[in-house]
Amino acid sequence: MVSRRVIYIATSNMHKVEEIRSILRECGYNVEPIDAPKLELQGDLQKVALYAATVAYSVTGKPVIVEDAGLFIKALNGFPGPYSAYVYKTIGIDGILKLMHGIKDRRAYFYSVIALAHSSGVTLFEGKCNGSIVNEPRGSKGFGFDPIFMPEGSTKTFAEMEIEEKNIYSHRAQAARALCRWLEENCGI
Ligand code: ITT
Repeated sequence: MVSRRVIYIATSNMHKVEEIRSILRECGYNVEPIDAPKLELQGDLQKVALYAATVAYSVTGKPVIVEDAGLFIKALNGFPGPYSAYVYKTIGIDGILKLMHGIKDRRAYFYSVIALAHSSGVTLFEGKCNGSIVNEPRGSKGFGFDPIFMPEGSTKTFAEMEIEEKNIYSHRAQAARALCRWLEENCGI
C-alpha cells in the first residue's frame, strides 16, 4: 500500500472534504477533517480563510487547510457572495430563485479560497467557476446551491454530477489543483 502524506482540513462540511480529497489524492496526499474551533466568520473570503487557518494551525500544530467559498450572482450585484452560508441557511435556494424571478441575466460564479497554514506561514490558493442560475432546482447530489448552479460548458447542474464531474469545473477543484502544484513545487510540507 502506498503511504500518503496527510493534510488536515478544518470544516464542518464533509462534501468539501470529499471534493478536495479527490483532487489531492492525485498529488499523493490524503485529506482528513480535524476538530478546530468553529469560527462564525463571514466576509471577505481571503481574510476569513486566512484567519481561520491561522487559528486552526495554532490549535493543532499540524499543516491544515480551511476553505471558504461563495456564490456571486451578477444581477444581484454579487449577492450572496461572502454571505452565502448565512443566506443558504436563511432564505435558501427558494429565496434565491424568488429574487431571480423574471431576471433574464442568470450569470453567476462560484469562488473558492483555500488557505494552507504550515510551519512557514499561510499560503492562499483560489479558483473561480463561471456559470448560471437555472430556473428550477435540478439534481440531488452535492450540497448548498448545487441544484441551481450550472457551470459553463455543461447542461447539468452541479447537483446532477458525481464529484469527479463537478471537479472538472468547480471553483474548489481549481483551488485544490493550485494547492497540489504548490505542494509538488515545495516538496511537500
Ligand atoms: P465550513 O465553513 O465549515 O467549511 P460551510 O458549508 O459553512 O462549511 P462556507 O462557509 O464556505 O462553507 O459557506 C459557503 C456556502 O456557499 C455554503 O454553505 C454553500 O451554501 C455555498 N457553497 C459554497 N461552495 C459551494 C458548492 O461547491 N456548491 C454549492 N454551494 C456552495
